[in-house]
Amino acid sequence: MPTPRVPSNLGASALTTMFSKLEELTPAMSDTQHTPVTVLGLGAMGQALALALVKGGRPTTVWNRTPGKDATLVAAGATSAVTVTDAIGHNGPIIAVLLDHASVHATLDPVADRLSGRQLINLTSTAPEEARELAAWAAAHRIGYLDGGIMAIPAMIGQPGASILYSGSSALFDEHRETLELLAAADYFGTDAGLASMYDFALLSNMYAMFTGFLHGAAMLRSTGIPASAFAERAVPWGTAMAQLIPEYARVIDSGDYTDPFQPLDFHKPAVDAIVRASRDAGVALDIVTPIKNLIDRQIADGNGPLAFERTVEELA
Ligand code: FVH
Repeated sequence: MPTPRVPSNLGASALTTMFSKLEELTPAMSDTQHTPVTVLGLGAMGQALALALVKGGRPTTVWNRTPGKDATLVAAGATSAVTVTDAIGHNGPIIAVLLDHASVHATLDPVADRLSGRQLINLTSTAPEEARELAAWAAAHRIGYLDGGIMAIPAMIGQPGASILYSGSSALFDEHRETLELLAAADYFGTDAGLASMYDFALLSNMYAMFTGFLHGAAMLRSTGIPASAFAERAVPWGTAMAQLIPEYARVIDSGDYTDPFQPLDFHKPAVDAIVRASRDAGVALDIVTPIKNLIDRQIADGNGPLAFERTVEELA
């Protein structure tokens, strides 16, 4: 390809004009680092996100329903807005980090008309149907909408290990990806605004099952005088080792073939029955283990005992 040549009769001022026009035409790479952002909601998470944006050099405007939560942020360089109307008066995407679905509507409904043509990134935890409802509400008001599920606690924001799952407008995600990466690793799952939330809650289900399992085991061991810290020393490596089996569980589930089990439901029944007996003998409530026993018993009663334990997903789905 021939090297483009600058016409020799161009003067310095013409060149300056040419380069500034070029910059106007290619704003994405450089301007994203100066993208102003508004954060609505300064709870523990909103403050962490806003601080990461300020540290990342984004001109950041913050608002909270109850005054007095912005001192650290203002000291760090954020601009504080007294009203939502003032906050959204600043350019750039608007990040909502509020308590729940209802609080997003309570905050944004009164200013919906002013948001026309703007971009909303909702990082409030909402159920998938609530995220879809918000996406439809946003579309009706000509607002770009991206939904996010935060897989982190506030202290993890801006640190390795934090991630935020996104779905909704791909254009919005692409345009602001660099800014979103200041908060946490950013992954996009598709245009269905409910998808990020579905992933979020699926992962949280996994987490709650793990933690409640730990609590149940800690209660069992406490009956013999063993402290939770001693149990934790065993639970972490055991849990880590068992987690390695998850991809194989997934392979079996996705194949839909449960007829060649590593360990069938019939194998798991005596183990879970023994856990129930041991728990009862230790005086530990059965709230955590009874649902597992019921799932196994029901499938065995239906004649599925020889099938893989992974078949349980069919019972649940
Ligand atoms: N904190 C965490 O570890 C989790 C991690 C995973 C994701 N969650 C979700 O993030 C959303 C915000 O969580 P947060 O930790 O900031 O929550 P709070 O500290 O409780 O702050 C709640 C903010 O919401 C404001 N708010 C509540 N109701 C209303 C309303 N009706 N109108 C306007 N704002 C409202 C509240 O304002 P104020 O009480 O200070 O006036 C806080 O700013 C959340 O969805 C988590 O599930 C965090």
